[in-house]
Amino acid sequence: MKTSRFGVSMDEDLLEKLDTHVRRKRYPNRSEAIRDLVRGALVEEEWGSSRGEVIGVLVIVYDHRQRELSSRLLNKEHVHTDRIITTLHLHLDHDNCLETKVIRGTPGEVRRISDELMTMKGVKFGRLIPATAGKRLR
Ligand code: NI
Repeated sequence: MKTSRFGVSMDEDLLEKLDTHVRRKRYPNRSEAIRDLVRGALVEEEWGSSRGEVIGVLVIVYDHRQRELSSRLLNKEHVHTDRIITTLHLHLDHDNCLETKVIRGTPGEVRRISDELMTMKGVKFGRLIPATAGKRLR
């Protein structure tokens, strides 16, 4: 694919923040960082506006001693067998478990299922990461 160059104007304050981002993430240069930022924005946009199936990766941290939480989480997986494709479970420490779940469905379905899980009592942290193969992304 042909590469084009273009000029970007931004105030110095924002440019300074970009350069800090470039250093912190150890990008070789600004261009590589900007390409990643653009791709990230496009993935989110494509994900949210998709009419077809998308993939979301849900990360939750919860206290396994919370009454019946483990079985309620497990129950959700059996209710949504066609949507929650896989789960990785990690016993973080004495009290806490971390789980990542890969959820497949329309953006609305993926959001609804992850909301159901994130809002359960005893779930301390939850974040849904929109992921896509990005057919239109290169
Ligand atoms: Ni555990």
